[in-house]
Amino acid sequence: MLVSRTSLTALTAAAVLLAGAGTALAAPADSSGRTSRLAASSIAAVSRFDDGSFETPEVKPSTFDEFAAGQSFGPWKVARGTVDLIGAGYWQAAEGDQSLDLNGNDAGAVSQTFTTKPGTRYTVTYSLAGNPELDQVPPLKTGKVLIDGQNVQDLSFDVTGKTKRNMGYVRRQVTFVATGPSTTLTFASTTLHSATGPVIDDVTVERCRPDCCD
Ligand SMILES: [Ca+2]
Ligand SMILES: [Ca+2]
Repeated sequence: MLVSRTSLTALTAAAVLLAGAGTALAAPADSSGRTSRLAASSIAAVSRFDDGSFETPEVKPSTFDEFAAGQSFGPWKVARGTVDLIGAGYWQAAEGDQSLDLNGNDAGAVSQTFTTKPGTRYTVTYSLAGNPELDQVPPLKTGKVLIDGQNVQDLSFDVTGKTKRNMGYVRRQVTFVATGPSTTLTFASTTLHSATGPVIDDVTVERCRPDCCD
């Protein structure tokens, strides 16, 4: 089985496991040995940022799965409350098939911890919408982005006029400077007493080039 370096870097930890741990570990290294290190790091407890598109695990199409505090799905952990992992076709995703409602039956939060280089600036980019289901209030879905538990960005999205087929995703961005060898990124809903919250998808974390960020 041919596993290219490009495809391997895009695999989530779970996807690596699905492909077979033996396959991942047996993947041929290039001359620098980079491939084998990537495979090893992707199954370590703390690794590179992964599955910002919420494609793992695959939810039964046109349904959603609720996860509660303490549970994990793919590389994400539910830090508080409950969240809904939305399956293909339930509503429009920003990227791929699946997305995440930050409110399961009430406000939830998800976190992922990944390796970082202290003193280096990173950019978090994500797509934001809101659960548009009928009779779900309030229309303004609110939440926040946290880095190592500190609020770095408030977010809000008004679902008025939005539908499951026209979610109206917008791109949002926030930067942070890593203070340690690992960093925890959290998306938290502040939409209380509602089963419909902010929806996120297509989260990326990239090291800033010297000329790209403040
Ligand atoms: Ca997705
Ligand atoms: Ca929900």
